[in-house]
Amino acid sequence: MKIERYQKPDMTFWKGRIDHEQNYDAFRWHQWIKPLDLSQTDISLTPSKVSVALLGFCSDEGVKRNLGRTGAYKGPLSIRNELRNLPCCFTQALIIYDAGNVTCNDGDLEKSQECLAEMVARLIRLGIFPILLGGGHEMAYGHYKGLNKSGIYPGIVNFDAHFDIRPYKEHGSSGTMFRQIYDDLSKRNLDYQYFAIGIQKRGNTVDLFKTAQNMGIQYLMASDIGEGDLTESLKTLDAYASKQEHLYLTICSDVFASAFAPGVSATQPLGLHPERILKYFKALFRTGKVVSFDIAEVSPRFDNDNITSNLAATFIFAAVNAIAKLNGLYL
Ligand SMILES: [Mn+2]
Repeated sequence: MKIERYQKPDMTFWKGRIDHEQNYDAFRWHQWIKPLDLSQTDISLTPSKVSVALLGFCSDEGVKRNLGRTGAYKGPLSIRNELRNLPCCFTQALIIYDAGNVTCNDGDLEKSQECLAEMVARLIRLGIFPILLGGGHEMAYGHYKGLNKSGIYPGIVNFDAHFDIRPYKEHGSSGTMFRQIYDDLSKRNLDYQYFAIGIQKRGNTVDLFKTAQNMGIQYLMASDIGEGDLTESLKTLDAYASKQEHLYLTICSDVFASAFAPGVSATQPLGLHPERILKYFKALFRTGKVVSFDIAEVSPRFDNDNITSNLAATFIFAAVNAIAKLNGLYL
């Protein structure tokens, strides 16, 4: 059943500009990326020092349930499109895989989140760093569960205008994931660590701020870090990171100002500048504790000249280069 929601990678998609057929220094991602079919029981990997895999979550069922503007299910395709011609800035000891997609065509988000969790767990077991492309931010719940399945309970860092800790009854949405994770961990008496960056006053009710406080959530308001020196906020984040054994990074594209990210469900006129977010993002990777990363809510339907997909691709580029740097594989 689970595997029905999994789509193996379509490698015919990975084509583009070719400067040279053999000279690796002239290579772009589409020339280097390799397929990884996670539905296979017997997977043989290309020998490498480090490997990362792209896995799409083609769903916006959570956005629909959250009464948001749907369209993000097409995000993974659009982000891949922007990744194709990026230069390979790492040695050949780093392999990038396309591990396909998890879909949700029948409204059964819970099954798709389960399937995503299984695929994430398979990646971790294979020693591959997961990079998930969304898709609605409901992806984060399946992603976290997948890490748990592999015995990892990382501290969460969420770049987002929203806390996404809304109350829910039976079913979650794209506004409830970090409450669902909290509930799951609480039931098992496990520690919950959640740091949110870029929170908007206009995007969360007063009650949600109180809930965040009761849940022990740490956060930085977009209005406090939108300009000026970042030293203090970087210190706060570093103090959080130093308490964690592992970190899971998740970006909701509505953390960015709508000028940079028009292609989202909930645009943010006073969102953050990507350059500032990148500083936090890179600092977190430098800790060496980041085990997994996703970027969500890219919605081609509302995008303008693919700039939101391009921005998502830029953060994925930064993530892969940061991983290369950590392992001495950066060119
Ligand atoms: Mn959000």
